[in-house]
Amino acid sequence: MRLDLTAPLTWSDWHTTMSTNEPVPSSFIESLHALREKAFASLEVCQNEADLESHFYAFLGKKGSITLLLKGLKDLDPETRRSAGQQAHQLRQELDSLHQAKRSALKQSALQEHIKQQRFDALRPLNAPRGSLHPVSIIQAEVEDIFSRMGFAIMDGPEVESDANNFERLNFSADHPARDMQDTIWTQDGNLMRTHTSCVQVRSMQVLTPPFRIIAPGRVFRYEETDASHENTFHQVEGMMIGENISVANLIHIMKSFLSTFFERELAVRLRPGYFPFVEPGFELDASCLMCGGSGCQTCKQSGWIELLPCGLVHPNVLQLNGINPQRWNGFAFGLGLDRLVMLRYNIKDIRYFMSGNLRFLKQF
Ligand code: FA5
Repeated sequence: MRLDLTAPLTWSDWHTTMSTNEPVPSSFIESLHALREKAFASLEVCQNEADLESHFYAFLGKKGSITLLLKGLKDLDPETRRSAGQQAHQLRQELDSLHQAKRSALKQSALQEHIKQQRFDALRPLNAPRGSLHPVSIIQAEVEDIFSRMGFAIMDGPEVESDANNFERLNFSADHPARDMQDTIWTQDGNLMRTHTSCVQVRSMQVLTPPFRIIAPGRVFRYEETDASHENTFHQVEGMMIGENISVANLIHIMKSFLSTFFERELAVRLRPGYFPFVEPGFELDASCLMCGGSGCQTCKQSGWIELLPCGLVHPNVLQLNGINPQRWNGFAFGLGLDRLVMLRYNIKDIRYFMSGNLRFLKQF
């Protein structure tokens, strides 16, 4: 008997036609062949996963032709069952592995197609979120740029310093009361977190031959309470110019040039006396108020001036202590509070934003 190959093949289709102790009837073999061809043809036309699903369902699934056929084997007598079963199982295995192979081939070609369509374009803009420079870094770069154009080299130094570089070689003796002006964070090995960038002056004097002019931007640390204008970790830019016959006039000129370029307007400056052991004379430099131009407002507390930076002429002891002959060379130094400059530029009211890690604040720059 020939089976209807358009319907799923079942045991009962042919089982009824033969006696149970017969050897495997040739009609069964034929049916297997027919089923095999039908499955091959069906597999051949599978174009995608969905086609393959239907194919699997029709032949290999729970109610598929082969499965039903195998289920029916149990009704046969043992002799016929063994032989018929072997052939049916073989066919099942063959179709199984063809199905697997087809699945892999389809996957592979789908992947190739996907790759073809997703050609990597190195110039396509990425959608990844982008960071931005910290405002202190932005202003630091500007300050470096302005001073570079005036012939200043940029120096760097470590944040953990020796007492000698941070204090002693700047004319602070061991028991100098001015050490208390800067509350110090000490490390266990007797070093300290630099309290100012003036220690880079010291390092510069030791490695450079006069005349020279340098600036040294960097992070400094003090053991102090924080408030809107004080941090325990902040930034300074040290400046130093060493030459022959350097005067306060040179200091004023360089400071005025820097401030006018930075704030993009002509600013008046004035000096008031200030004390630091490493400068003599020492000054506090004020600039005409950026908000009111000098007429008096809330920012300058009606004075018309804002305090900008301490400075002075390098103390001869400091030159001597760092191997520079004070008979021949002299110079000036200054210490700019970088964070305060950033606050003035962007009108930021609280210095504590800078180290807060607050992304809403940082994303504005
Ligand atoms: C000094 O640190 C001296 N080394 C500066 C100096 C250099 C003087 C060279 C003379 C010659 P002072 O402690 O005043 O000085 O600090 C300098 C600047 O750092 C201040 O004007 C201020 O702008 C800033 N500053 C000081 N303390 C803090 C703080 N806690 N938080 C933020 N900024 C500060």
